[in-house]
Amino acid sequence: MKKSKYIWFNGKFVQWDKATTHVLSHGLHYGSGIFEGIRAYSNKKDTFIFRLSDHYTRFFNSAKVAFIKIPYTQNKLENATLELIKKNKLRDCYIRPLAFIGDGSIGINPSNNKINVIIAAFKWGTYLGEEGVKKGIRAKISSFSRMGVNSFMTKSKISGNYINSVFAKREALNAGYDEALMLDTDGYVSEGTGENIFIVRNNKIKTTPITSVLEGITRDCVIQIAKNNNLEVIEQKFTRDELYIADEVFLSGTAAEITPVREIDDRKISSGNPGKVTKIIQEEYKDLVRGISNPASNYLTKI
Ligand code: PPE
Repeated sequence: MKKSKYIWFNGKFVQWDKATTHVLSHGLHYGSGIFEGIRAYSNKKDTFIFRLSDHYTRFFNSAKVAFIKIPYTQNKLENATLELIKKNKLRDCYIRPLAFIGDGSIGINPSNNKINVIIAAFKWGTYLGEEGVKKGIRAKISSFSRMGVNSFMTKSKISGNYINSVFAKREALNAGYDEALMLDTDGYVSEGTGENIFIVRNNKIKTTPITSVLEGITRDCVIQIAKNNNLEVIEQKFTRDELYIADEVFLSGTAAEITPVREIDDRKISSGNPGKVTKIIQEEYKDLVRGISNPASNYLTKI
């Protein structure tokens, strides 16, 4: 991550280093915040934010689920995001909006503590590394289950939910892998710590239904690209051994983009190289987000 000049903080553009908050903020103690991850991409001519409104719609839905009342309209936050990128003179960047419950009273009940909203935008390379995107990553099934749907609510990007991902990610990295894959509480494959998961078998694509996972916006793009290429997409639960015998496995996410998985639990996936379908999806996703295949796409907001 590379520092930018400004962060939008409760309606104002403040210097990056001055965007601080009180140590008794409710969000810091109890994880009572919600966030988004968005990317902007450029081609030779223009810079576009990818699926800006879809991300802010999910932001407001997350807030609704988490009982956090955002004191701004969606339109205001979308415009602030555009302005922030301009002011920071950014082109390709990652955008992180966050709303969190501030200080006031202490204890689980947030009372009337203020809701703070920030938007940060900064340069951030692909999540699992350039090499990972090109050659594929090594993953491990986590010893941690993905949080149960009636303990944590997976349609919402609630800050506190992510401690489950933090545990799994650190365990995988400590064991020498690049990423953790998580099973749901029934033992079926769920998702990565910050990505949805896909497998390809006999030219059919399979992904987890959205019951136990985040409704990924990249996941939705993958499904559309696959269908445009006449590939069948099945949304169905599957087990860890189906991962091992898949022809291809890949992850999708705003931060991770499309990242192939070349090995899981020390079992090579096929030849151990990114597969044909993964490469098609990767290429078409790249051209879609940069406005190369369709600069007039309504997924793109020009800066
Ligand atoms: N599952 C989880 C748990 C998740 O956090 C993400 C996004 C996805 C799936 C994919 O969703 P989408 O980005 O809409 O395709 N993870 C974000 C945050 C990662 C982080 O480390 O922070 C992201 O990719 O921006």
